[in-house]
Amino acid sequence: MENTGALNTELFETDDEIASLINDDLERQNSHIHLIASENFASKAVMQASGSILTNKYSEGFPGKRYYEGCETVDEIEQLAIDRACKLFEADHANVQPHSGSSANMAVYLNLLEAGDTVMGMALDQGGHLTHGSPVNFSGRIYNFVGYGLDQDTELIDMDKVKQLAEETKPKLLIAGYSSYSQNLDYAAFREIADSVGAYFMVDAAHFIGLVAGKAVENPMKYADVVTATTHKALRGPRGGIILSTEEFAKGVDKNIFPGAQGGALNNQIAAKAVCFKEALSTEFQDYTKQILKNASALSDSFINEGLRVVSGGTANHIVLVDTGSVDEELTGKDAGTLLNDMGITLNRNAIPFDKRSPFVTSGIRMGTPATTTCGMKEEELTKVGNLISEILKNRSDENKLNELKSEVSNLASQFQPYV
Ligand code: DSN
Repeated sequence: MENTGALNTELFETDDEIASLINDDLERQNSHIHLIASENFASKAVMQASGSILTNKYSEGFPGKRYYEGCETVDEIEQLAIDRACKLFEADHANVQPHSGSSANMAVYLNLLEAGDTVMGMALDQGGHLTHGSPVNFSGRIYNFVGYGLDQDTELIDMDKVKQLAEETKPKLLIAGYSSYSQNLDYAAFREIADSVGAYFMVDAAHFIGLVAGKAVENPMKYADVVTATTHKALRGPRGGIILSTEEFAKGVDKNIFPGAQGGALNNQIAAKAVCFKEALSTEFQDYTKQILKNASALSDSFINEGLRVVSGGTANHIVLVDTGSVDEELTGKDAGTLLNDMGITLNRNAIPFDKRSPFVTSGIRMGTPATTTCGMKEEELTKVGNLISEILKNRSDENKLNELKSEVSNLASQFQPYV
C-alpha cells in the first residue's frame, strides 16, 4: 500500500502527547499480525477525506433539504455517496449518515417498531450482536427481543427452529446477521419465515457488507426490506454506518436517522464513505474480497490440521472461531488472546456457542482475514499464521520456544505492513 500513515508536523506542534501516542499505534499496527474480524486498514485516500475540512460543516437534513445555509458542496458529496452506495449494493435507497452500525440499527427499529414490540434476532452468546437484543443495550431494554441460536451438534443456525420460534412469538421484525458466525445465511428461508408471520425482514450485514460489495457472497438486498451495515470492516472504509432499503422504507429510514436518532451528519465521514464506495466498485476490490475468503479457509484448515477445534466445522466467510478448550480445557479465550497479543498477533477472545464461561473470559478466540488480506497475505501466509497461533498456545509454558515463535511472528509481520 502507498500509505505511510505518517502525521503532519502541525499535530506535533500543537499536541505532542497525542501525536506521539498516534505514532505508538502506527508502530503497533505496522508490527503486529491483525486478525480482529471487524477491523481493517483504510486507504490513505479514505483517511484524507475523513481528516478533511468537511468536519467544519453543519448540515442537518438531507441533500436539497437542509436546516443550514452553505450546504451546496456537502449536498453534492452526500448525493455522490448515496448514488455510489445504491450502485454498489443494487439498492433503491441508501442513507449514508449513520455514525455507526448501532445508530443504523436504532433508526431502523424506530422506523419499524413501537416500544415493547417483539423482535427476533440471533442471541449475542450464540454469535449475534449487542444491538440484537442484549439486555444491557437499548435494543433489549426497549423492545421484546427473542433470541434464536445454533444447533448444539452442528453449530449452524437451525432454520426449522427459527421458524418454530417465529410461529410461537410472532415477531414484528426478524433480523438475520451476526458478529461471530462463520457460515453463510439462508436469506430466502429467513424471508419466507418473516412473510409467514407477517414480520419485516432486516439483515444486519455489518460484518460482511464488504464481501457483498466485492460480490464474493450473495447480496442480502435481494431479500430484505432493510439492510444495515458498517463501512469500516471488510468494506475498508471509514468508521461509520449505512442503511440500504427498498423504496417503500426510504422515507421512514431517513426520518428516523434525522431527526429520529441523530443530529448533524458527519460530512467528513460521508465523503470518506463515498471514496470507499468508489474503491469498492473496482475489480481489484472484487479480487480482494475473494482472497479474504480463500485466506479464511486456509486459516481454518491450518487449525484443523493442528488438531484445534474450529466452531461449526470451518468457515464460509471471513471469520474463524476456535475453541480454546481444544488446546487444553484450562485455556480460556482471555488468556489465549492476551498471550497472542504479547506475541504480536492481535485477535479477540470470543464466546463459543453454549460457552460455560462469562463473556469477559470465554472459551474461544475469534479471527477474521480482511486486515491481513489488505496487507497482501495469501493462503500460504494464513496457513503459517494458523500454525504459529497453534504452536504458541500449545507451548505457552515454554519460554524459549515462545521467544523463537515471537521472532517468527515479527518477521512475518514485517513483510506485510499496512502503512509503509
Ligand atoms: N463489535 C463488533 C465486532 O467486533 O464484531 C461488531 O460491531
